Amino acid sequence: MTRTIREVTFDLLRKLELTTVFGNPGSTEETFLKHFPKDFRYVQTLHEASAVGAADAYAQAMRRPAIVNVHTSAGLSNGMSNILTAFQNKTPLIITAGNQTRDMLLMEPWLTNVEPSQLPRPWVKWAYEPVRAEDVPAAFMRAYAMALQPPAGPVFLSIPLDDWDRPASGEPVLRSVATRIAPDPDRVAEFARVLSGASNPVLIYGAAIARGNGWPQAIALAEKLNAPVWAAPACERPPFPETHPLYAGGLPFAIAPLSRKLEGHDVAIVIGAPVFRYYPYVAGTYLPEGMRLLHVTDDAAEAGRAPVGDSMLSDPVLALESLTRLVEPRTGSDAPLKQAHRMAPHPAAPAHVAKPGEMTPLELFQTLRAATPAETILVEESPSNLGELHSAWPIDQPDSFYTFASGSLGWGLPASVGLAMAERDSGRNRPVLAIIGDGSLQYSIQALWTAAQQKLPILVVVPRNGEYAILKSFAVLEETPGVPGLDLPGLDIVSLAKGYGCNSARAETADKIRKVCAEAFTRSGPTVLEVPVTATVPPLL
Ligand SMILES: Cc1ncc(C[n+]2csc(CCOP(=O)(O)OP(=O)(O)O)c2C)c(N)n1
Ligand SMILES: [Mg+2]
Repeated sequence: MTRTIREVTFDLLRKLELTTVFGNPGSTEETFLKHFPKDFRYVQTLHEASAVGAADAYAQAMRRPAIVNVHTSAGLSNGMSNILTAFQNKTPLIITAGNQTRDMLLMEPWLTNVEPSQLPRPWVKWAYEPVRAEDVPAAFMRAYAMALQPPAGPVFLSIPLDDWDRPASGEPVLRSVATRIAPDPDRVAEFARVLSGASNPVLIYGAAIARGNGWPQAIALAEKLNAPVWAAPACERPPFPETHPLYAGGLPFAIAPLSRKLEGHDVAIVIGAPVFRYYPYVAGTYLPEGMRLLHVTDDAAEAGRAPVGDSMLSDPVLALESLTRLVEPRTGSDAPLKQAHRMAPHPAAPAHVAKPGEMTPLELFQTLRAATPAETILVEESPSNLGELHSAWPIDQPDSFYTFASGSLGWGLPASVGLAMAERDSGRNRPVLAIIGDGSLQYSIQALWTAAQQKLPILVVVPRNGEYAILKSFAVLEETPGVPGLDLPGLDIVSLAKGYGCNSARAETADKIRKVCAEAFTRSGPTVLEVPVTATVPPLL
């Protein structure tokens, strides 16, 4: 008996263990979702940004790809901000959408995705609409292979709505791909020679080490070289324990200040991060005078766009293993394993003074750290008080801190949904705490509804400063006084959260925060805690 494209495709997805679909449906997707199989799970979101953000974090935490299904050109367009983020996070996602009936595509009826292979670019590795219905299952297989191979990232498949009930031309071919590429042996030996010959080397580690589960390897190389470790600028996942004696802190994300931090070293090696992720323009030299820079990445485009340095394509963790084998151990009194070298983990927190009824961000974060279990996973999207957060909450366990690689707001809240689902599915069951600015919360706030429907015990803490504080800091740096639209009056976060089905509260004291924390993780549903904090305009760098 001939099977349909739908039956054959769902079978393939089963074999690939892709049985969770994050989505928001439309008429062009209902033919795919028809008779949705019992062994699959549909995670309903109310906006595509939430579908993509939740799927991204779920895929990261489960260390395997996830599927997203959105509504033709309209839903794909809504999801773009978080697709951009998934691309920069290097998360393997298979994003699918329906398209209009093939019979009508030529005349472009309502909601047609007119250029499905163009619309999501440049933030997907591959985008395709099968030429024939029969190609749909193999296109999923290709999408899976494309998404997973280094550098991992999102791909997009557009499927006309009348394809699913068509007869399949055969059984799908199951394939597998490697997810890591090994370093060129000659090149890695040369890198090891340069490191061994350095008088004062420095290591700059990036999020790819965390994605590759490489903390032990990152520690091994640092200890053998006895060299300080910086986290790459705006690193989305910590690559190294922030409490390790060799940890120097997070590098600033501007040219001149970053270069100044590296002064005194003759060789630097960046492993698993771009060279470099900058944001505010502060002109200067990329590196201190005379420094040699080595760069290891599994992303040829990332290697290509580095303005300085010598690169090697490799999985960052495999490179760490090879380098650790090959480098000479460094000891001796001039080596920097001494506390004197150690810097504050991140820029010193500015000394804020709180008014009655509000806290400083630092007090808030210190209270939260003390009131939550040690193994709590922290999600951050609170731009103006990152320095305070990192000093109050050093990360000393792998996979316990997540933020986004892109700077595009609206990722953190749905990501906390994906992370909490992964904690439950994996049986790890660590608590999830998301710290989301009062401005940032609004971009995909409807993720709260999915958290409530999925009964996820997430604690979302909203530092309520009533402003886009970081943009006020930018206005100082860019010398642009008088910019409108930087204040956020009249937002009632407690009511918004209640409206989406969450527990919610406002806390103005450390005691109340402790009480809310004690209850939040025992609930079968999310808690949103609004905390008035001092409105400040912190220095950007
Ligand atoms: C999608 C998107 N829109 C706009 C911005 C610009 N932007 C950067 S930070 C920011 C304000 C964030 O405000 P909030 O979350 O309250 O954090 P605070 O700066 O107050 O700590 C905005 C609007 C952005 N980065 N992404
Ligand atoms: Mg704010």
